[in-house]
Amino acid sequence: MKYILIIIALALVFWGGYKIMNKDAELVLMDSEVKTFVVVGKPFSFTPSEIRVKEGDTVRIVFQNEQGTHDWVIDEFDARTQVLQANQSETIDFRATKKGSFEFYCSVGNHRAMGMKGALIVE
Ligand SMILES: [Cu+2]
Repeated sequence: MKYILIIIALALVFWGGYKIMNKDAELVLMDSEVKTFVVVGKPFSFTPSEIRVKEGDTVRIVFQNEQGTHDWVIDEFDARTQVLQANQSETIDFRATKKGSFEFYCSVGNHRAMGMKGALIVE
C-alpha cells in the first residue's frame, strides 16, 4: 500500500513537470514563429501572389526563380533577394513589424509594371 502511494506521488510530480515544460515550449514557439513561403517567379508573375501573416511573425521567403531574371522585393520591410537567374533560388527572412497590405514586386526592368507583383497582408 505504501509503495502504491509513493508511485502515485512520483507520477504526479513527473506529470506536473511535463506539463510545465510543455507550456514553456509552446510559449517559445509563439514568440518566434517563422512562417515559410515558397514563392515561384517567372515572366511576369509570382506564385503565390498573396501572402498572409500575423503582425510580429518572422517571414521566410524561399524565392525560386523558374524563368528569366528576377528578384523579390518588399520596400516597407527592407527585404530583397539578389537578382537571380533562371533556376536559382534564395531564402530571406524579415520580421512583419506592422499591419497592413504591402506590395512585393520584381525590381528588374519594367517587370513590376508588367504585373510581376503581389501582396503581403499583415494582420
Ligand atoms: Cu522580374
